[in-house]
Amino acid sequence: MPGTYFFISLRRAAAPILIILSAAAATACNGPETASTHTPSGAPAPAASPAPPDDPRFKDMMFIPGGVLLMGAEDEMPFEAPVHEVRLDSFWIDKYEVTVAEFQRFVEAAGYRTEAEKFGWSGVFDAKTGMWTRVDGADWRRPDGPSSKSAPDEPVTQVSWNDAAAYAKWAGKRLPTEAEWEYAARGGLTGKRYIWGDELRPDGRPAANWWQGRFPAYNTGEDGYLGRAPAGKFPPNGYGLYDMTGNVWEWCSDWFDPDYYSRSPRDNPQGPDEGEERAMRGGSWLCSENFCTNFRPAARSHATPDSGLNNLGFRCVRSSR
Ligand SMILES: [Ca+2]
Repeated sequence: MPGTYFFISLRRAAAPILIILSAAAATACNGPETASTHTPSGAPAPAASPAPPDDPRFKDMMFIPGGVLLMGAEDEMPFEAPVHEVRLDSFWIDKYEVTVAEFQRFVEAAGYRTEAEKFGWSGVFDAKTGMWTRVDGADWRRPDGPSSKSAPDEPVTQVSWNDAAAYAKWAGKRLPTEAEWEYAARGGLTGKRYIWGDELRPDGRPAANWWQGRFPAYNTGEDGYLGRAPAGKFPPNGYGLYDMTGNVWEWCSDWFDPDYYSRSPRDNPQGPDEGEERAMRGGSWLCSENFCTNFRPAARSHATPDSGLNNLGFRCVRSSR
C-alpha cells in the first residue's frame, strides 16, 4: 500500500523566511553496524568493467554497461507510472554517495561556498516534533544545526542541486539522469520492488539505512542507525553500488515532471527541458514503511534547486565516451 507522499521544498531564494511543507516523508533504514560486501541473493555478479580512467578523481566508480531498463512502477505513486522501456548508453557511476571529506576537498580547492552558507540557514528534520524546520547555521559542516558536526565518512548533506552540480563539474563528472540512476540502482534485476529483490528485509534484517518503527513517532534503529550512516555500511547492489537505497536522497540532473514518463524518449532520456524543481532518488534514513516507502528504486521525489536538507546528498556519473 503506497505510503504518504513526502515532499519539502525550501525556495530559499524566492522566500528566504518560509519553509514550504508540501507533505512530507522520508524513509530511511539503517543496517547493522558492520560493513558488508556480499552480493544480494539473486542479483547478477557486478558488471565486468573496462579499465577505469587513469585519474584519481575517478577511483571508486563502477562501469555500468548500456542496456534496457523497465523504468518505473505501476502499483505505487501515479508519477512512477507507466512502466516504460528505456535504452541507455554505458556510463560510470560513483560506488558511494559523495562524502563530507570529498566535498571538503572540493570546497578547499575551489573556494566554494554552498547555498546554505550564503542563505545562512537550511532545512533540518526535528525528531521531537516530526516536522521539517528552518535552522539558522545549518550547512554541510553542521547538517543537523549549529551544534552538530558532520563526520568525514558520511554522505554530505545540506547541499543544493546547484552545489551538487558545481561539485560534479569540478570533479570532471556530472549528476545522473533519473533513468541512469534507476538503471544503476536496480543492479541488473528487472521489475523488483527493492534493489535486492521483493522482500523489504532480505535475510530477515534491513539491508539499507531507512526508518524502522512508526514515522515520525519513533525510530527503533533496527538497522543500526537513527540518522545518517557512514557511506558503504550496507550490502552493495548487483552492480557493486552502495546506499542506492536509503541513507540520503540523491539529486539527479533532470527537472522533475510527474507526467514525464508518458512522453519521455526511449533512448537516454534527459528529463524535461525546463521546470521548477529537480528530481531526487533513493529515499533516506527518514523513509518508513508506514509513511513514504521511498526506499524503492522506482520512487521519485523533487525539490527546488536551492533546497538543502539533512537527508539529501548526491553521487556522480561520467559518460563512458
Ligand atoms: Ca535507520
